[in-house]
Amino acid sequence: MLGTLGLGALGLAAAPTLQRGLESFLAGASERDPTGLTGLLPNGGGFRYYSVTASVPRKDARTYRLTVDGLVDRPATYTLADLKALPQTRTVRDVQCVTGWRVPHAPFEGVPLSRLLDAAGVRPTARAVRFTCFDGAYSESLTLDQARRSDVLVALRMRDEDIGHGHGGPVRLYVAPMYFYKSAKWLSGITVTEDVEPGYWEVRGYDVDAWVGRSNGRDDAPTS
Ligand SMILES: Nc1nc2c(c(=O)[nH]1)N[C@H]1C(S)=C(S)[C@@H](COP(=O)(O)O)O[C@H]1N2
Ligand SMILES: [Mo]
Repeated sequence: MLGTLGLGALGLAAAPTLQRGLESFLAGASERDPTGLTGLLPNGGGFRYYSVTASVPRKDARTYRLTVDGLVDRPATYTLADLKALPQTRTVRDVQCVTGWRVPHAPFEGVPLSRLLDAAGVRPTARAVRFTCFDGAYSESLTLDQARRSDVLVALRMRDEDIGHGHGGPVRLYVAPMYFYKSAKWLSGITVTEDVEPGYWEVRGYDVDAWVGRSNGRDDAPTS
């Protein structure tokens, strides 16, 4: 993550015109950069594109699947249409990356994770949920209590648009009260487990309990 931090500082130093040129260049390059270089890219609305892998396969309504398994009575597989057919919740909160950038009042919409957990029938021995991604590398986890919060979404929309490939579409996790690294992009698996397994950045030093303003020793809490 040191590399990303360094490049983030570079991004702040770069002139806006230069950044616009870089933006079109990096938009194409974003999937080829495993180093965090794309963290330099401020795209529309203040978001930056992050991926820990050099490339990510594209999934659409025909090919996308989300599996729910592990310590559940009724494992399930959802298509994009299945997820769209469920009641959607909308949140408007500040997005905060642990490296310092923030996007105020960012709308996200999707299916509350708790709904999918309830549908699956979580077994009494379960205490945590693990998330896997079709980039083949990233992972995240939450305690079951965190996962059941009403502001944790299996998100289909971001900024009032379907989530595009660069932002983890067609489906990403959105964990509103935590640093954005919790919001796993390209979500493909939800596995109910006995214990929390630290995720990709967490085995590399970030806090597993990633409450904004109360973890990682960095930022103040957002105002909303
Ligand atoms: N699969 C996957 N999810 C991920 C990441 C990633 O590299 N791969 N980066 C995380 C981090 S550190 C941040 S800040 C956000 C960035 O989301 P964005 O690219 O939509 O801005 O995604 C999070 N989820
Ligand atoms: Mo991040």
